[in-house]
Order: sequence, then C-alpha cells, then structure tokens
Amino acid sequence: MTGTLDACAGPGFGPVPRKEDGRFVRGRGRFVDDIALPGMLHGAVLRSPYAHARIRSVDVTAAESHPKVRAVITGETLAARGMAWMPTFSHDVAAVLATDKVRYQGQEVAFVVAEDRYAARDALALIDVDYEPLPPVVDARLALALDAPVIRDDLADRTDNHVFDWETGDPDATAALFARAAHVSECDLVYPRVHPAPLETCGTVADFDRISGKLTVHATAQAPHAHRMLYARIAGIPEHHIRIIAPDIGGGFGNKVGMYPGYLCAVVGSIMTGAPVKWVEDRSENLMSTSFARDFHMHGEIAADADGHILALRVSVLADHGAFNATAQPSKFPAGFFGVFTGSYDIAAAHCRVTGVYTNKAPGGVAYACSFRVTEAVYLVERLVDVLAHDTGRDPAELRMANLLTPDRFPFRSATGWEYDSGDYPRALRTALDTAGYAGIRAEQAARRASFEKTGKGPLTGIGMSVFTEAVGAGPRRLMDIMGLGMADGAELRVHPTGTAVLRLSCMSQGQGHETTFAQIVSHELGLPVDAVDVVQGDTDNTPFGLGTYGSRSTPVSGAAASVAARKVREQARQVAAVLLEVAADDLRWDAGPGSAEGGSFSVAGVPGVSVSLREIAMAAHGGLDLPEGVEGQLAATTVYNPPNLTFPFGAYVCVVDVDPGTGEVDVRRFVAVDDCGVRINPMIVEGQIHGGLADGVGMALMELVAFDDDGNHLSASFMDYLLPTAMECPPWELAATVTPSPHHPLGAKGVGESATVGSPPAVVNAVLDAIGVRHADMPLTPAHVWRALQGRPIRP
Ligand code: PCD
Repeated sequence: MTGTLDACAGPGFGPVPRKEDGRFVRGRGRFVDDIALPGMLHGAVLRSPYAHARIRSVDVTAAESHPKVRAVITGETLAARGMAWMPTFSHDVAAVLATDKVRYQGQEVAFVVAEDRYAARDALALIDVDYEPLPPVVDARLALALDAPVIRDDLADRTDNHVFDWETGDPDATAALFARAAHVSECDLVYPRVHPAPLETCGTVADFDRISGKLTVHATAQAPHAHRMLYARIAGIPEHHIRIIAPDIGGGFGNKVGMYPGYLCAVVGSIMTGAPVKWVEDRSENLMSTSFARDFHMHGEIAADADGHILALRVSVLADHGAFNATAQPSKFPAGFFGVFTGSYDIAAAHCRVTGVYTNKAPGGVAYACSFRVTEAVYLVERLVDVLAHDTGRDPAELRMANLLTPDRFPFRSATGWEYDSGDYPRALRTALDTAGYAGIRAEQAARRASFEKTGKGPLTGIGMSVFTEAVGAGPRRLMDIMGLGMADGAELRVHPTGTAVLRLSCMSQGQGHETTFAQIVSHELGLPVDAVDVVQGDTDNTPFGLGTYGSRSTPVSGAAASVAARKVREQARQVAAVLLEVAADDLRWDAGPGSAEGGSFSVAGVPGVSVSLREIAMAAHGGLDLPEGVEGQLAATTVYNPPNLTFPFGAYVCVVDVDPGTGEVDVRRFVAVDDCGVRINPMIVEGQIHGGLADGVGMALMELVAFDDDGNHLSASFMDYLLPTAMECPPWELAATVTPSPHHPLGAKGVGESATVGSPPAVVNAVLDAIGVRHADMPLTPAHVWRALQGRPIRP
C-alpha cells in the first residue's frame, strides 16, 4: 500500500448491509412509473413497422378527435420548434420523430398525449402513415457495397453508409513483427448485437410550468447533469430553468445514459398541454429502439515466436452503428476504449483499424456493462490467445502465464498508448487455477473424452479461461469529454452541528448501492457511523455538477471526489479543534476511531488524554466560538475530481462446462472468478456486482442475441425471444480476490461494476469450444449452434 492509503486508514469499509434495501425489499422504492402528479397525462409512441421507408404523409386527424386525446405530436410539429432532430453523443444527429424517412423498425414516428395510457395507445391505431418501403441494409458487411441503399440521405453529400475510420497502434512495427513471427493465427469473430435489457424500462414524467418557465423532468437517467444540458440545447429552455430528477432506477447497464425521443416528446407534450406528461416504454419498445451494445465484426491476427511468446496483434473491425451514430463514449474515442485490446499481455506492437457503418437498425452502441468497448477488446484478445493455443498445441493456461505482464512492469504503457496503473496478473491467474483445481479438471476432461470415444455418450467437459484488464473511471477531462462536458465529477459534503452528514453526488446509482458505499467512504474518512451519513443523488437542483454513472466510473471518480471533500472537511475540523484545544493546528493528530457517533478525533501530539471529537468540533464550528481570520466555521466542502488516469481493474476467470453432445446443451458447472479492483469499499456489494456480471457473461456467451431477418424485422423484441440468463443457468459462483491498489486513487479503489461482464464471455466461450474441440464458433452458443459445430458444420450467429 502506498503512503496516501496508510494515511487514511479508518473505519467504514467492510460488508455493510445496503442502506437502500430497507425500502427496496419492502416494495417502497420510488421509480419513475410510481410518480403520479396532479393532472398528469400519458404519452405513447407510434413506431415504424418498416426498417427503411420514405414517409409520404402522416395523417393524425382521427387520432386528434379521439375524446381522450389532448395532443398529437409528429415530426412536423417538432420541426416547427426546431426539435425534429437531436445531436447524438457521437457528433451525429438522430431523428426525434421521423420527418423524411424511417430508418429502423421501431423508430419513433408520432407521439400521442392522452388522459390515460390506454387511450394514448388506442389512438396510435388512428394515425395513418403512408410509407413507401425502401430496401434495407441489415448486414453490416454489405453496408459499404456500391449498390447499398444510402440510409443517411438527410446528411449533406452523403453517398454511402460509411460513418468513420479510426486506427490505433503502429502498423509498421506490427507488420515487422508479423514478418518475423514463427507462427501467425487468424480468426474472424463476431461480438453480436446484444441489449442491456434493464428490468425497469426507460421512462419519464415531464412537467413544464408555463408560469415560471421551469421544466422538471423525472427520468430514468444515469447522467442527470449531462441530460439537463441536452434538454437545454435541444428544447431551447435555459439550463437553470431545468431540473432533472432521477428517482430510484431499476437497473441501467448503460441503457439509461442516452437521450431518447420519448423523453423529449413528453417534454413537448407537457409544453403543449400545460400538464405533466408521463411516458414509460414497454419491454418490446425497450428492446427494439433503445441503445443496443456491441455488434462488432472483428478479424484478429496474433503473431508468436517459436517458444509461444506473443509478439504482435493486428485487428480490423467493422462496427455496426445502426441508423444514427449515437454511441455513448468520450468524444475523441469513436471506437470507445477498444484500443486496450492488447489485454493483459506483454505485446511489443499492435495495430487496429475500425470502420463504422450505418445499417437499418436501432442506434446506440452503448457501453452495456462495459467501459466503452472494452468488452469487445477483451473478448477479441482472450479468444485469439485460445486460438493460438489451439493452433500451436499449447495449454491455454501455460500460454497465458508465459505472456502475462509481470508486476514489475507497472505502471505499464501498452503498445497502443494506455497507461495501466497497477496489476499482478500472474497471481490472479494462479489463484484462479488453484481454486479451480486445474490439473484435476483436465484429468476429468480426459476421462470424459475417452468414455465419449468409446460409448458415444456425454457429457463432454471443457475448461475455459480469461485474464482480463479493464480501463474504467473516465476522464481525465483533458482527454475525455461527452458533448464538450469534461469527464470530472463533483461532491459536496456537509457535517451538521450534531455530527451527522449529507453527501451530494453527481453520479447516480441504478442498483449498485451508492447510498451505502458512498456513506462508507465518508465514514472511513471522518470516523462517523455509516448510518450518520446520507447520500443525495439524481437531482440536478441539489447535487453538484458531474457526468454521472456508467463505465464503472462512480468509485474511481465520484468516490475519489467524496474522499477528497471529506478530507477537506477534516482539515476544517482541524482548524476549529486547534481553537478549542488552544494549540497550533499542526500539533494535532487525527484518529478516525472505530466509527462511533462521536466521529474521529483530534488529539494534541505528546499530550495524552487531550482530544476533541468530530461531533464536538461540528457543534463548535456552528457555534459562538471566535474563529481566527480565514477559518470560516461550519464543516462543509465541495470538490471537483478530475482523475489523473483511468483505473485498471483486472481478473482471471476459469469456467468449467459440460456439453451434452446429443443436444448441444451447455451446463456451466463451475465458475471461478478472481477479481482485483484494488481496495474494496464494500466487499459484499463488490461480490454482488461480480455475480451480476458473471450472469451477464453467461447470457451473452450462450443465449443473448438481438436478431433481424433480411427485411430488418426485429426478431428479439420480447423476453420470449431475447433470452436472459436466470439462476437456473448459473452455477454457484466461486469468488476469490486479490488487492492491488490503484496508486493514483485516494482510496486505492478501482471500479468493478462491469468487470465480470467484460471478463466472463470469453471464459465461457473458451470452455464450450474446449469441450467440443472446435477452434472457433461465434456467440451465442445456443444448443443448436453447439450441436451444428459438433457435426462439423459452420456455425453463424
Ligand atoms: N465498489 C466497492 N469497491 C470498489 C469498487 C466498487 O465497494 N473497489 C462498489 C461501489 O461503491 C458501487 C459498486 O461497487 O456501489 C459499483 O461501483 P463502480 O465499479 O464504481 O461502478 P458504478 O459507476 O457505481 O456503477 C456503474 C456500473 C455499470 S457502468 C454498469 S453497466 C452496471 C454496474 O454498475 N449497472 C448496474 N452494476 C450494476 N448493478 C446494478 N444493480 N444495476 C445496474 O444497472 Mo454501464 O457503462 O452503464 O453500461
């Protein structure tokens, strides 16, 4: 541990039960759909049945004459207000309501405001849209064909479906190493389109007050302050007249980062009717139209010397961005953080090229449980390493061990320019292999294979692993911004006269337990009990500015901000204590104590028994005490934390599967996960985060897929078709931890919320392919795909 960490040793950290669960388990959470305002109206969205069609006309007369309908909004209504198009997070524009064409099935065409939800839905059927169907572009690989229909003819001079080209690394150095490599393996991999699918869908209650001109938006927003700026820009309402309130959120997973047409239509509906308007999408709407994730078609090459040392990596990617380039990521990173694709290995040179294309599918490309495409990067490298092991007849564990970065290499600058802050990869992999009992499972696998050869009966056992490195906690602000907003976050802490505290944050919990973990941070710094600290979040009128929660950035950024604000308060307390004890501030020693209502205390160095507690100081700070010039009294501090770098959590996963060769069914029998996210604030919450992420990984590896037919019809618009993993498909997770603190985070903590989602898919896929002895097959490895692969037939998602 570094000096800064020793200096802040205090209570607070540990498996504290979640404060928010008291209301959640009693059904007293307050989600957007629980909000009912007086006179509230309800909105519903009319969506396109076509993936690509010109709109000849939209006739709303019948809908408008429905007795319960109060307003019908079309693209034209919005165009009159300059709101038919909105800016996206990726320097593009997206239609709010379609005016010229529809560009994906499920796209928003009109919005009805009615007295109740049923009437709003009924009236949708009364709207008559005359469409002229156009041929759609469904397969990204055909998007750049010369005869492909141009999707974005709204953009000036656009003659094709090309979005961007981006590259990173050194092509010449990489080519040189490939030229002298003893072995090169290549592989085509698809990370299919998947969906964050939070249990609570997206929704809003927009409330525009015609008298004051104030707009209050209750919304499922992972980034309330960024949303406020967007409403100001799009709706033209002054930013200080907008208040965003994110109530309890029932899962976000990146799905609630973006701005959706339904939110904006509800605002316009409220402006037009003078009443609050609620809009909550249903499951199909969520799956069809809100931010998807992944959809990366990758070609990877890996070069090694004769001893199996990896020399270089080369990658080219075709990224399907859907109809509008609305990927949520820092502006300067069109392919997100895909550049970390060299993973946990010591690789001298690497190069990657990414081309983004438009297709007739929903926009998004959101970082679903992924810090901006790290998931794709980790899948690529962990699959390629297994392909290399397969092609050269090496054991995948030994191959990894021989190539992992060793702890002495940190801080490590990767071939593509990322500075990994700290890590001990061999220890993590060793721990995972030991916990799993690697040699024993290999022996079991051999026995099962032998019996299969003899009897034709399964199961076949497979062992897969991955060693992943993530990059979470965006900024720093000079490198990272979203729509010009630098990625730094504020925290404001006030300690009251009686020694309780309120912490206000710009980040926003969606189930991660911030009310608990952030109170623990203050408790740790000030010695107060966790229960004496309340956390306020999700209300732009009552929290400091910041960019919100995604990319596992809350602990790395807001967690640091909370810690810094608390340390500022501690220094204020020191000044007051010096007056109370009549000594120089420098002669005072801080002791955080056990976390009692008294809080920590300052005592006089060398004078035992003379001390004053934080609670006493808090009263005095607000009291009649005469304070010297420059000491303001009151214990309150605000800070804006601009992280010096990302944090790089990592882990090693080992997955054991049994595959039924008769049906192709996969049973994930064991899963060992060793995670290192530096110092753990709440190890129980961290384990919960990992459990969730591992389930995500099993889902993506084995069953999740947003599929389309050739006409662009969405084939995964319900949970009957878009399969989510349940407890039935998940083994009892076997977790272990190592702790390698981040050297630059004030608490030594790294983010962890997405680690398991990022790290687990390659482990599961590697295990299944290991079981059936197939070099590569794409996700999701459904029984049908696995069975076909077993028959030696090509398999495609
Ligand atoms: N932690 C601790 N320690 C450490 C780290 C961490 O304790 N070292 C904890 C914290 O505090 C919190 C958690 O844990 O509570 C998490 O964290 P982080 O990592 O920082 O993260 P955040 O930011 O908070 O969050 C976010 C994430 C994300 S991003 C996602 S997807 C997911 C996760 O989170 N989502 C969710 N998880 C979760 N969970 C839940 N329940 N829900 C949800 O929704 Mo994105 O980008 O958005 O896609």
